[in-house]
Amino acid sequence: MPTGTNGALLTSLRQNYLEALVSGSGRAADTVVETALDADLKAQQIYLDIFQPSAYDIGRLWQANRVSVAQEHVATAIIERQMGELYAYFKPRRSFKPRSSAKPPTIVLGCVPDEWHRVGVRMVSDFFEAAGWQVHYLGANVPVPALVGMVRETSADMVGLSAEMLFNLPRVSELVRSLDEVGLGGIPVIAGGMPFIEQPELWAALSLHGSAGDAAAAVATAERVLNLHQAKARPEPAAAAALRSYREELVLAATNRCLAAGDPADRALLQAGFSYAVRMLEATLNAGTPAPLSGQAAWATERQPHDGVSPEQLLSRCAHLYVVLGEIIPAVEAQQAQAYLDYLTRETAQRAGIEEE
Ligand code: B12
Repeated sequence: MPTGTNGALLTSLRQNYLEALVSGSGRAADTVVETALDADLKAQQIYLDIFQPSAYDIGRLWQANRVSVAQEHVATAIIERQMGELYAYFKPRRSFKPRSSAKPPTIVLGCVPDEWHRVGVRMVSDFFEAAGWQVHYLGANVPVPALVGMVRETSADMVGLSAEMLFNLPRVSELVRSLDEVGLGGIPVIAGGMPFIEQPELWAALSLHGSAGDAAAAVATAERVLNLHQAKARPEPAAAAALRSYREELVLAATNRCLAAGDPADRALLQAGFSYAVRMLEATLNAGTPAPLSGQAAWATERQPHDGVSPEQLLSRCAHLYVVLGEIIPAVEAQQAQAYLDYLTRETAQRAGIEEE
């Protein structure tokens, strides 16, 4: 059950939505979506907190023989139509670029052969688009040669496979083998669907690069995987050195910006925080991968509220640091440090459940 500020609203929207699906009323389902949008719920939240759990409920009702196959089909058709209508809300909000590339990354997404559950991977596709990826969404039951061909033609940076039915897991492995056989084995493959929700470590057993339980987590996983994949052996010693030599100026300028913007923390605390952040950035630039910043973001989002710092304040401080990096250190090094800071900011936002603007 949802909790928090939107909890009561979500619970009632979800109830009304399920009733609309069970009774097969697309109009009643539209009313729920309109109410949600009027209440400023984001399309992403409508997908994950209304559509997805309602689809699961429909599945349980069908399993218990309380809705028919026909009712389940109507319900799915309503969800898919509404996803099409909400697609406009998934315009790219930001453009994620992996560290070693100037262009946004490309992902090929589809269901393995004989897998007909396509709603989940379509959601995943919309989330990737919103995150600035180039997306090739192939839908249900994709033949192996078609998927492999698309991966090659688009020079994809990643492949995302959906397998809802346990019996389709061998098809995941088959696809991985086929990519290998044609020399595309270096491309990371992530996967999702019910077996991967029930067994979060399954991806490793199948020699994949990651998995995720929902569309938001799918993007986070993919970006982590891609950064790790491409970050191998790319230390940025000049950027690390710049952070070290300009640390004091950066800390002072970022602290001043925060105080001027009304941050309630005192100067010493802000300085200590910025010094910590700049040193983390320096260390990871030196190592050549931002990946360890994920752990730092996880630590900070759990720890900092106990020290009176909200996730919103953390993000606003990241934004101030971003600006002063651009003002104080040389341009090329600043961009590299800002890319790492972007990574830290995204990880922090995702872990705190805050959507970046
Ligand atoms: C709709 C539906 C169908 C439709 C699908 C139509 C369509 N256009 O997609 C149809 C009629 C085709 C269908 C068929 C079958 N279904 Co069905 N179906 C469902 C139902 C009710 C909803 C699926 C759905 O839309 N989920 C909502 C989406 C949003 O959730 P999701 O898929 O989990 O996706 C999220 C994550 O998993 C993740 N994710 C998904 N893909 C990916 C990919 C990547 C790369 C990543 C990182 C993440 C990721 O992110 C997604 C979005 O947040 C489910 C119930 C359920 N629990 O899911 C049953 C369900 C999955 N079906 C079931 C069954 C049994 C079948 C059939 C065997 C029935 C039959 N006798 O023929 C067939 C199998 C067909 C096949 N070979 O694929 C069972 C499976 C039971 C089990 N233990 O395995 C379920 C659970 C129903 C139940 N409770 O009994 N089904």
